[in-house]
Amino acid sequence: MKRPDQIKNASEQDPGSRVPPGQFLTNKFPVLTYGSEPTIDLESWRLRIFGLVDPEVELDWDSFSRLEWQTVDADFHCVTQWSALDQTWEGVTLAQVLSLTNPSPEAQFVMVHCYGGYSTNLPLGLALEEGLFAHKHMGEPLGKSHGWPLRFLVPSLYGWKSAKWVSGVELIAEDAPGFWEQRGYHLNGDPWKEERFWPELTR
Ligand SMILES: Nc1nc2c(c(=O)[nH]1)N[C@H]1C(S)=C(S)[C@@H](COP(=O)(O)O)O[C@H]1N2
Ligand SMILES: [Mo]
Repeated sequence: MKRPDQIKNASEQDPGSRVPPGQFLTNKFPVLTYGSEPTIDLESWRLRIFGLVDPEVELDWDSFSRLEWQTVDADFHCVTQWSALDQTWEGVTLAQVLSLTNPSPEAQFVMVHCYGGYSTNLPLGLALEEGLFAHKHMGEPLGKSHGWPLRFLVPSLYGWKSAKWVSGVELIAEDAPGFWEQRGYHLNGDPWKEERFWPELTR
């Protein structure tokens, strides 16, 4: 039998593990925000879909709330190495919102924009497969620090791609770096490939 100090970490123990390399599990869901939190009021809140779409879409909270809601169960992995398993989110998929308009065939990527100026980029295909505009986490409306009233969720990528206080999604033709991607974080951010930082920084 192995002593606990001979057991290196869960992912080495169990090949089918849900914990990506270099991550450790937490039962908490820590707040991770760069800079100050924006203050949002629901009266003036809007969600905009713009860029390579015709027509542009602008939803206020009432019209957003009336769309079809879904529940998503997923693990969450932050590049600062914590992972939280079995998180439950409720909201509206990006696919659902995009069905209100016509994306141009040139659109290949999205830039997610936030109140407060944060942004992050993603391939449109992945964003359509799993992107969720989430209002609830673990059955409760998001706390202010976790992005109330709405955050974007893309659980298969590192947490910095799950933008809090989302204000809009811009469809674009070519990939472009968002806030952290301009500051050393990887353009893709797949935790299973440990795409944490610019490749030239880790070589
Ligand atoms: N607008 C905004 N969204 C953001 C961030 C941020 O600083 N600002 N941090 C990101 C990072 S690095 C992570 S890990 C998750 C953390 O979400 P949480 O604070 O709800 O745990 O939010 C992401 N979304
Ligand atoms: Mo993060």
